[in-house]
Amino acid sequence: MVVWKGWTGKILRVNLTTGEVKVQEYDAELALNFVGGRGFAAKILWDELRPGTDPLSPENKLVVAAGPLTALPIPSSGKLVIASKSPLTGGYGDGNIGTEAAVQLRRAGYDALVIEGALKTPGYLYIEDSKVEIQEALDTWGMDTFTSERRIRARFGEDAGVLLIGPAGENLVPFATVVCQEGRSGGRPGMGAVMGSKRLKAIVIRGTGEPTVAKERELEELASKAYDEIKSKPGYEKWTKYGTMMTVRWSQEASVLPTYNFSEGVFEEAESLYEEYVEEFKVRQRGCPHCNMPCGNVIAAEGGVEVEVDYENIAMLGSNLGIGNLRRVALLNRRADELGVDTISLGAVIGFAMEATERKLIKEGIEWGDFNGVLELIDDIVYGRTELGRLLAKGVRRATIVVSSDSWKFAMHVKGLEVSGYDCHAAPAMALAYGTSPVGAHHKDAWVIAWEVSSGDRLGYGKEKVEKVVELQRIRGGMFETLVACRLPWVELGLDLDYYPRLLEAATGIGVGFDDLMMVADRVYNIIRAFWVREYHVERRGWSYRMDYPPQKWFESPLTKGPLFGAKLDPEKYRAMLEYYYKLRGWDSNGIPRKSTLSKFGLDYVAKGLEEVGVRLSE
Ligand code: PTT
Ligand code: SF4
Repeated sequence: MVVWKGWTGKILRVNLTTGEVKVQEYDAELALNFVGGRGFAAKILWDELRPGTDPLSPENKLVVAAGPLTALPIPSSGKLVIASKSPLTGGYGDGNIGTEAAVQLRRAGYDALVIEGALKTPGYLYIEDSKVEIQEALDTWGMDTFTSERRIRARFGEDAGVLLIGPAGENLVPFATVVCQEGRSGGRPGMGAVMGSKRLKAIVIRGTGEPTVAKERELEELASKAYDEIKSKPGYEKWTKYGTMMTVRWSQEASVLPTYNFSEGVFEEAESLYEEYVEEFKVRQRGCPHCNMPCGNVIAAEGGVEVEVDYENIAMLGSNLGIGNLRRVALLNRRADELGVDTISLGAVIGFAMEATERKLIKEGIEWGDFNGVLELIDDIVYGRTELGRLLAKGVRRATIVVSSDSWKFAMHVKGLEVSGYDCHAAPAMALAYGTSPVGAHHKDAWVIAWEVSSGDRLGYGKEKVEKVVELQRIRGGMFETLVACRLPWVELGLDLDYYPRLLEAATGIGVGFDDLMMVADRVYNIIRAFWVREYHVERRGWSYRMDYPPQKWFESPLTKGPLFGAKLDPEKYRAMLEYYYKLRGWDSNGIPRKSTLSKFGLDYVAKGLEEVGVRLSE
């Protein structure tokens, strides 16, 4: 029997159809090879989903996974990965959410929760240590997330960890997210819709234990040093004042602020979205558990309602739609949070509709900057109230099929996931990061844009750019997503990365070095890539290197404003970058892992699985 330190060694499994509950004691190999979080999720989904599973069927699984650092008394450890086969992309999907549920899950004695099947009528999954039950949720089904969460807390206790969905998840909008704590949202590629398809309104968790650690004193000392270091960083004060909202000004100055459906990188009203308005209208500050650099800035939006604002939300629902004025954009943000729908995809689908209207491709469309129209349209999308709403609720990739044969050129997505808030006309490395992200066009894995802008070779396509993308994917998408801790202490304030393997060793007693964690990261990337290839192959969607291309607009329509006037991506040079990327990853010319690569990471069973469904692997 394994004596676990750091990890709890247990995965809770719940089948909503049969009511069966199992506690799986997993083996050390899973922990060492996949660490936790995204690693566990990817392995479980690869192993357990029948190829070609319908994402909204009871057979799909929702994985909620912590890692060995989650919930420990160390910096920014209150995070969870939520993963599933995505109804938006048809591939692997996940998101990372800061939540009390992370702490409660580990206190209850589990590293992960795997939910399959579906309820007949809406319910809550209530977990209290070893007690697991389903309770009816008719009191909140159909209700917005803010009201629902308050009712759920009144019923189960204010201190419970709660993950829930809103009407978007219930109505199966493929970019519905899982939300919590009035302004935290995770699982962009439709994790909320997967929960909705299972008629699961909320997961409520309470735990009375604590994860045990191997070297308590060492962990305490390291954590205390890290907490102090974070507070002493030069950027600390500014960060806690403005959080991610500082990025609006930076993006405008760097010409990467998404504007008019990613047609431009500068917005004429950008200043009305700057961080000084956060300061002016701030009502409070909040953060995730165990964080001493809280970035949740809550402001009073137009009309007085409170909203936690972040860069992505404001860029995608503001400049990208031609709407200035922070308090107005915050109101759009609030409506998205109430309905439980991803602000990034929402901003991209509405931006698409505005461009299609301008091009006269749709009749009852919507104009740039139409704030009131957008406020209505968000509800139209979530509730399917109008033809335009129903069209956009498909996501931008599917909407192009209805709109016209070449609207795909301005549909801003990669593999079906809408692009997040950075324009890439003049950012080849960031375009590659979007192209090769393991969930579709998300900046979470390789946010290479800051490095690229200051690299002195902004428009270059050199090998060092590809290497940087891989390096960031390993650290951000690999290490942070498997340990499951917030990456912002490192990204924003420069906390030394070396802390993480040391914290892991103190927690688990196992000497895992930074290089070992990078190896785990690559293993996870390979299994996720194999998942995509398997699903697309079985569903006859076709897989080729074109899947790793950013939107056509960035190649075809140059910037017409700002200091980078005339810039656009070069297709030949992008292809060369992609080929080098595949070489570094050990993938073939279509981005499919080679047999030898899978073998190197101990994934021969994955190679076998791919061959069994007819995928031809190169040696
Ligand atoms: C993330 C994506 C982001 S990334 C933002 S703002 W960001 C948007 N937030 C939304 C929101 O809010 N409401 C809504 N209805 N939709 C939203 N969609 C968008 O979703 C998040 C922070 C942030 S704020 C970021 S960058 C960092 N992300 C981390 C990550 O991915 N991993 C990690 N280990 N640490 C991270 N730390 C930071 O956490 P998705 P959160 Mg989110 C209201 O999950 O699917 O990846 O989408 O979790 O608790 O809100 O914290 O400028
Ligand atoms: Fe949460 Fe922000 Fe702290 Fe990260 S930095 S843990 S996102 S409050």
